[in-house]
Amino acid sequence: MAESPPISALENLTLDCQEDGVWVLTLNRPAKRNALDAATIEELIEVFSKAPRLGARAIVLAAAGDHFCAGLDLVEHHDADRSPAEFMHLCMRWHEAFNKMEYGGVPIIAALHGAVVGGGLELASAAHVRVADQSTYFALPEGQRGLFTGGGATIRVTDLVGKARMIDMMLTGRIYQGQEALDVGLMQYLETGSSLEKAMQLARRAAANLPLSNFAICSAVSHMQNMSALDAAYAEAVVAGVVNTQPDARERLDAFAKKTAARVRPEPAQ
Ligand code: 1HE
Repeated sequence: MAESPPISALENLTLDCQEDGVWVLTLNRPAKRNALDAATIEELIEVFSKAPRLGARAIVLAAAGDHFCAGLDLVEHHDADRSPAEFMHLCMRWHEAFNKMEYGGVPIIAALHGAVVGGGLELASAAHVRVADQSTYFALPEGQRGLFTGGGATIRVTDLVGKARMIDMMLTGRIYQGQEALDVGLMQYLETGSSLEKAMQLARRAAANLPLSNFAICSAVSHMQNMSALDAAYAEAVVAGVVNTQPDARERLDAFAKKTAARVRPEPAQ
């Protein structure tokens, strides 16, 4: 693993790097409902830029308090009275953070609860897997606030729910929760219990994969979405050439050939 400088001190996030390579990164401004101020975005960039080189094998993104994230820090935005150029540059920092998440090659599992709104949904949609609990709800209140999304929702939330639903959410402030949110694709898991517990299980499972496989899954799929079908097929072949011949995979293939590896079968019905 290439050397990477250690992660600088964090104020708005807490980071717990567990021994199995699973990291738990927690948004930690619960008094402000984890609203994303400029400093928090810089901390997200710091962690997600360095995590792949520091050997993180999976990251659970969690949040302290009753809500996952209330989006853009509206009070900071109000007080800063930003110019168009200043806000554009701020959005580019959000994109830097969220692109590091989506394209960084380390699986990120978001453990959601309470409000996942505005920029909070933009943050959650940059994770690879979203797990919700019964308290979780999703909305894009930008329209009501006289704002527009600036942290990638036009791309990532549209990818999740489709253009018509995205526009409806922005125009009408529609809130999705529960089974309906699951059905439209805002998350992949809906828990009756703790979303964090489920996210940890999923992270541990993903962390047991070979890092190079996870790197491909958590960067190549996204990159390929940005390519023409012809180029994506080419890139897929190149990535598979590297990943599918990795020496570390030999042991797993041997185990399959010797019939000691687990088979792919559903759990027996209860
Ligand atoms: C905040 C923020 C915030 C709370 N920026 N400070 N996002 C929104 O439009 C959502 C705005 N927030 C809410 O609707 C509610 O706060 C919640 C439903 C999330 C939670 O309600 P509640 O009753 O638990 O908390 P609260 O009383 O509204 O707020 C508690 C404190 O958090 C209070 O601060 P305090 O110092 O007066 O105690 C609030 O000001 C603070 N707070 N949300 C700043 N968002 C790149 S563009 C992205 C564009 C967007 O994200 S727009 C969507 C903005």
